[in-house]
Amino acid sequence: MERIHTSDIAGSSGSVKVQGWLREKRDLGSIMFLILADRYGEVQITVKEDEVDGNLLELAEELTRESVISVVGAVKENEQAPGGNEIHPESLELLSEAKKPLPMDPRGKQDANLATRLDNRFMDLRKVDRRAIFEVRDLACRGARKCLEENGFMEVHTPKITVSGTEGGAEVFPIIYYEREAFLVQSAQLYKQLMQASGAERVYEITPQWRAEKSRTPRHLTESWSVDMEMSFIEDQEDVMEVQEMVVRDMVNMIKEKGRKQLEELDVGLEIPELPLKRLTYDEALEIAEEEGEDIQWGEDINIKAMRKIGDRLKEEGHDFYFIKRWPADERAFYYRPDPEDTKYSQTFDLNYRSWELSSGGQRIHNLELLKKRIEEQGMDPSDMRFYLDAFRYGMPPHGGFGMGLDRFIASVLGIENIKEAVLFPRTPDRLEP
Ligand code: AMO
Repeated sequence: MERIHTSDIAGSSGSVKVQGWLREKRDLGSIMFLILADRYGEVQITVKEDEVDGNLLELAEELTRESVISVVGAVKENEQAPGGNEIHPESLELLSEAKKPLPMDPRGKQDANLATRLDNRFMDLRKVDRRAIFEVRDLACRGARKCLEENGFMEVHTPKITVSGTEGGAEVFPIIYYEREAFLVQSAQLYKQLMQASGAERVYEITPQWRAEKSRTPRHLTESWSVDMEMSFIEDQEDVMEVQEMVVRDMVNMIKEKGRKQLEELDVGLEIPELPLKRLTYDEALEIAEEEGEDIQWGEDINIKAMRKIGDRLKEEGHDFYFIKRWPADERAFYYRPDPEDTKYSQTFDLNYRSWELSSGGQRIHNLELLKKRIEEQGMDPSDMRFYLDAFRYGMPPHGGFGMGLDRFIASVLGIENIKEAVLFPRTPDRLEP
């Protein structure tokens, strides 16, 4: 007999076969209720002493919670049963027994702290609203892919082992690569730029990236995922921002369209952002911070405390998503283009959701001499990057792009405070397992 899911029980008649985890068991003597859970929901299996044979009854009595079972039985309407139907079993099979005690309660009725939940993530994810986060994440990726494909971008896969860092010298993970030292990439940055010298013009990648973050914060991972894109023949960073805002709009759109059930489970109301998104300059952001009592020196990054206040102000004005553009050139990585009109500033932007920085991007330097100078000014050695610099010798178009943190996107739009909850198996300075 073919297995059906619990979501298909309403509307079926006669005998059906369901398989899943024994989520709950209530034994009232002459009648026993087994709650079977599968991917899509739950169904009550009602075992009546006078309806089943001795073997089935004995097996049902011995079943431990969270064991995997297979049940064949007749569907009967019962208003009191969850979902309005129940199954009266004709046969019951134990497919995999769960040991006692369980490492945590997958129903979430007994609170487990985040560390215990992550240690036992396979079981933590049996709870529907935990799994919903990853169903939303899947939809967010589909929304981003759809938008980028519709706008002429090609999906690429670039190396994850490399010879140099890009986003800050010390925050790299060295690995042993035969006889030489190599690193896990901090970003797809250099390779998506190399692709601009290939003639592909528009590329994107949804990719892991690694940073040996020293600080432990609820917003940083050592292994994070990024939606990275790069495009050629731009006028300036505004061309990149226009794609960036379409991508987030379409990510939210896909989540709203296909993830209604998940958003309900997570109790999250999401608004599709109206374009164009609000654009602030770095200087304007500093002014808001100052009005709110946060003093940031010109040239510094905007700290989290100030970012919360800026985010609150923009929220009051009706903006969840907003850009901060025109950052000080020396605050940004070497590859961003200083503004030719005023080289103190760079042609860069961040996209934020309330106080969360989601994405960074901008126009790149495509002039080899300027690029070498910027690499040196930031204390790096251009000879370590020969493979990258070579691409600027033989015809590199003006180009730009962004890298958007997927984990941060999910955490922020779902109102999750700790980014670890938005990742299946998070990697942090303290966590390398499971
Ligand atoms: P940046 O360093 O700002 O820019 O990173 C881009 C985005 O990636 C996410 N992110 C992280 N998320 C979680 N934990 C981390 N440790 C972490 N580090 C980064 C953030 C961030 O906004 N190459 C440029 C992008 C570009 O210009 O194309 C870059 O990597 O959401």
